Amino acid sequence: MNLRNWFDTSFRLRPHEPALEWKGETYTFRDIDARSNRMARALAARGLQRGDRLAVYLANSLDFIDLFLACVKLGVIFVPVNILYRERELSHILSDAEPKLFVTEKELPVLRAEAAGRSAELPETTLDGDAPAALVYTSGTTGVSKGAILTHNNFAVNAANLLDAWRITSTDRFLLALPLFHVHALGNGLHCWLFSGCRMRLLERFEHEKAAAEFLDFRPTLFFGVPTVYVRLLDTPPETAREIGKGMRLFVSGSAPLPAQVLEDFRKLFGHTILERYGMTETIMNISNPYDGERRPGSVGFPLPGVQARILNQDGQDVPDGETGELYLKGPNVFPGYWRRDDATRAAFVDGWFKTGDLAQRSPDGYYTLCGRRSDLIISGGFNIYPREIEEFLMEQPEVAEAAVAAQPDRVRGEVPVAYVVPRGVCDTAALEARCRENFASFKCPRRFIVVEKLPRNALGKVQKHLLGAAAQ
Ligand code: MLC
Ligand code: AMP
Repeated sequence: MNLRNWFDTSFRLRPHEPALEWKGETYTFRDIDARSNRMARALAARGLQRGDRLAVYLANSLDFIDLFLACVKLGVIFVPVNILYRERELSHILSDAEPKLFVTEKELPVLRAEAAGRSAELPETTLDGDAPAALVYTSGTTGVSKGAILTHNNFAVNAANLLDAWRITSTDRFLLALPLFHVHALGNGLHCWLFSGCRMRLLERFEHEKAAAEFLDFRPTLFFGVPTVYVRLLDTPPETAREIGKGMRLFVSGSAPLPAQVLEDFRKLFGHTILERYGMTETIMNISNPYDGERRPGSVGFPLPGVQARILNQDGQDVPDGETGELYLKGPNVFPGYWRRDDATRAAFVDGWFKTGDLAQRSPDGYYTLCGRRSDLIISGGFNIYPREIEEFLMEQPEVAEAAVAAQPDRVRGEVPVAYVVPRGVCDTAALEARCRENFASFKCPRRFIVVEKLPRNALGKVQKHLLGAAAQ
């Protein structure tokens, strides 16, 4: 089975039901099916074939969905690129993925016109479930972004698990405001919609000033957010929050840790206990709090069906319950490897178990709790930042002798990056900031540049990031 077969639950069995609300228009599943068949034919006419890559650099839109589905239908590998990325970040992904077609806002009018006149019949393809469906780029600790290959089966297993675990059915009304270029909205959002045949309203992005009005207007039963989204929703006036809560069935959070206090404040305001789950680009979803039963604050719950989890110490031995170690995973949701990076793929697995890099504990009653990460990854608003990428750029600047980037806690975004810079002569931090803004996605730009005399290093010369705050005193 490939995703074409799975999506038929909606396309063939519910053709006339409302499927998507986008910018005030409603589309049925037949409309969505037909649009993507036409787009698939337009792409095929451009020479795209099974195994070729198509990259998109687009905000959430109907075109994004058309292109993703067209790729699925042709066996073309879809490469979504973060719309906030700048030239420097984009060029690496493009040279690595070598897409046959790169779609930006500029190409859309021509593509739409090419698709419009074509047949709405599904094009013929033979494709098995292990075929790659997408390459999703994830930053590496080395600073170089790697393409995680996600297969049709990876997406299918994930969606089937979530429908079951979170009781998602065709009667749900699903509000999706997260960016489709990451697995949270792509793997969970889009696939839960198409697997269940529910009605989805897609927003271009989450705008906190408009969020409450969007909830009241659409009256969803289901919503997925990152913790920053829930922190923003805490500003909703109590009466409005209660009104929203009345119609809701389930709020899910993931991609970054949800503070227990936010869970509690949200429960008081909206009358719902957010269900927290844990995932990664390389594995899609792994562990989830239960739908029925205790949704434990600070914990991510139990492994999803088919997912095996182990927690190992530095020596590779399983730790007892209650002790911290690195979390390893195995299951049909786990990706087969990184695109054209055999070394990185080999390094990511030990005896067939995927090393997550996340530190975790298991309680005696089976709940998993994440306790930090092995690397110095920063997660800001659900977007990942590898300090090394920014540090390398800063050290390329003539006025910088040394640089270190570390996380600073932030109430809304969870963490924000801060740069510590040892100058070479005169150092204008405003100019450094401006150059960062030109070269990196906004969420990666350090919120502060702190000039220090030297960086705290250990005996091996490694920067001790936990001492950076003190170095700035
Ligand atoms: C954020 N920004 C966007 C944007 N999202 N710009 C355009 N389109 C988007 N979709 C930029 C803004 O320009 C701004 O830049 C900054 O980000 C924050 O914007 P804000 O308006 O202040 O938003 P805020 O209320 O803080 O909310 C931010 C957010 C965003 C929650 C909407 O961070 C977001 O969409 N996060 C989701 C990321 C995600 O889906 N991650 C999943 C990864 S997959 P400036 O210059 O002010 O900073 C994964 C696996 C798993 O991790 O387990 O799911
Ligand atoms: P990404 O590489 O963008 O897919 O991000 C995956 C990382 O997000 C994981 O390795 C975790 O560190 C983090 N993450 C995802 N969900 C959670 C969660 N519920 N709590 C804490 N961290 C999370």
